[in-house]
Amino acid sequence: MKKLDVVKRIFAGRPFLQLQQTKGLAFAPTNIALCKYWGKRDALLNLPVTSSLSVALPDKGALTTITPNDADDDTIVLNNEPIPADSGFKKRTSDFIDLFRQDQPSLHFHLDIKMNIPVAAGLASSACGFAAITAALNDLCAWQLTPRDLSILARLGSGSAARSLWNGFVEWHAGVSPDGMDSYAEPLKYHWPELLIGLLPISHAKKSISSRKAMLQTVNSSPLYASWPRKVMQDLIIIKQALHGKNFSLLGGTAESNALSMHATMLSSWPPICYFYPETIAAMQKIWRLREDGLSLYFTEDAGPNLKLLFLHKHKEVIKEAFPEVEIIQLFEFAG
Ligand code: 2P0
Repeated sequence: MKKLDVVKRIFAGRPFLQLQQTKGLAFAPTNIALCKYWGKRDALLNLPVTSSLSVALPDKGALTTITPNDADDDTIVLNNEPIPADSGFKKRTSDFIDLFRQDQPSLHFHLDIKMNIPVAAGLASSACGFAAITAALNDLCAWQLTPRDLSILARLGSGSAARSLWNGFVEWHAGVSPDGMDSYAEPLKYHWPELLIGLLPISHAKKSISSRKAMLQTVNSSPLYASWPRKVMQDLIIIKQALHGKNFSLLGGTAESNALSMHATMLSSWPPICYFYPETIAAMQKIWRLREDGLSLYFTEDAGPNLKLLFLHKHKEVIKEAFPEVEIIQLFEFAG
């Protein structure tokens, strides 16, 4: 099944791009997976092998304005810098918009994207990027699609974008259907105001290998990958139990173990994939030492060298002292 068939199925005969206002505007938060998405069962439709679970960083993400332009191509400005027409970023974006442009091929857009996270450095810039474009098109054309359908459309741009349409905890169901109509994300009702995430910068350089390529290489070559779906299935159950019972050490320990298991599948790929920098390992060892000394602190790591610290509000000052460079993100409104 092709991406366009999915779009046609969702719109069920209605026009894709009937503009209802002069511009579309949307913000989408980036998300950090506590139980990771790593590997696809369908690379074309971004259908995952496993379900995954994330939490949004409410003020970090992409604010996207989309307006029709009079040019014969899309134009993009990212953080006030024009994006070259021949760049991979421009091609991926235009390819995504092409899905909706089928009946109006001459309609092009100007996209003004403001991202307050580093691009392509393991902070899910493609997740919030494609979610914001989807939501901005929804605003421009008043599609009135269900959140589930919007999640499916965002997934066609980037898998993790399916999870970037909400704040709070979100689960992306892997689904089993070949057309992916059952592979969408939805918000979970858990609310945990005391839970914080700390962004620990190690490097904001562009990643050495894209997650897309790295996932494929892992699925195709890692002897450990066969055990990954079982690990995710168990971790998802435990993480939901931990969220339900507000059991922080259970949540932190499971999220950290899930991230390290994902990196183990990458390290065992051939050619090997390693997103760790020496400073990443040094920071992990510091976290483990602090934990041995009694501090309830855990981490997760995505497809990049930076760590995301997981801790509770009551330990905020200790964490700031131990990691002066950390940026602390409030995930929920905190009254205390
Ligand atoms: C995640 N990552 O669950 C995992 C953990 C990175 C590590 O989703 O090919 O940019 O666009 O579907 O979504 C990054 O992968 O990949 C990602 P595509 P995507 O957050």
